[in-house]
Amino acid sequence: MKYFLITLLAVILAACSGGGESAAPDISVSDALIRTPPQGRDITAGYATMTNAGGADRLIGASAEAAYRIELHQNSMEEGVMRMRRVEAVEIPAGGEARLEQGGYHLMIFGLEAVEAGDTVSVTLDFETAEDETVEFTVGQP
Ligand SMILES: [Cu+2]
Repeated sequence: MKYFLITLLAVILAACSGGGESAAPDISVSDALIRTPPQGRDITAGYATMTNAGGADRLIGASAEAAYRIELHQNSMEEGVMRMRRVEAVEIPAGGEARLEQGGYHLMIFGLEAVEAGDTVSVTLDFETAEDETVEFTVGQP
């Protein structure tokens, strides 16, 4: 019980630091790119940089009319082997940035309609706090 109270106090203190109310996130997305799918495949990855001029937020999902489903994934090296797993969210720090990039977090796009290099695909990014943002992703090689 004592440990619980200390934890609760720490959470309250963390929530109150920085002047009481946390600032609204202010996220802009750049370098939005969908890797050209291999011939005959409809699964590929999406990358982007999310720059946040406001308070902390999280990317919690993505969707596109041109794709059946989009998941958030993370690559990591484990004992020399590149592994990929699904994650619930990507943290976007206050006043910082989060990258969806090769070898790190990325969008995993399933059932993408036929596209070729140079096409654009509208993808809606779903943030926990900020408004959803629809971004034009260019198809190409990272
Ligand atoms: Cu993936």
